[in-house]
Amino acid sequence: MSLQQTLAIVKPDAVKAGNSGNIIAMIEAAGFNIAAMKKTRLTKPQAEGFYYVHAERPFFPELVEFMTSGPVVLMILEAEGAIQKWRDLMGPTDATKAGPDTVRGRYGTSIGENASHGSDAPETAAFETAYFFSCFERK
Ligand code: DAT
Ligand code: MG
Repeated sequence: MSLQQTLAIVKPDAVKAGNSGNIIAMIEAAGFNIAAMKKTRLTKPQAEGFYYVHAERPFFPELVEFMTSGPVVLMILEAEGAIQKWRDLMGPTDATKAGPDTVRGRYGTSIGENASHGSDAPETAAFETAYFFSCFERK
């Protein structure tokens, strides 16, 4: 394993419910370095571009609608094996199947409203971190 960066998003459901601080605390307790962080509200084109791989899926309009429904917290997380480590801490996509010690288990409510996002591979992590952060914003 080597030091990796991955993109994390606290999604609108979790921000709205006041759980962004709890999720950041879980991230820090797990030993990630938060290399960059900002709170923003995604525009429709930003959300569509971010999820372009899902553009043909039936749930795409619902996904874009949800991701633009309120503010999000964007972070670059850094750790040894950060991509898998963050996916493990988030739990599975369907929050109703996620364990009680995971972000999605604690703060998500369904497959669509699942509290958080994480990159799934080195290539997507590179695309996703660069999508939201410039090289000057990474510490
Ligand atoms: P993940 O976010 O775990 O990487 P994904 O990349 O397959 O999952 O899908 C991206 C997001 O799209 C997911 O977090 C929630 C939404 N989504 C996925 N499958 C869905 C479905 N069957 N119905 C509704 N929303 C879905
Ligand atoms: Mg994914």
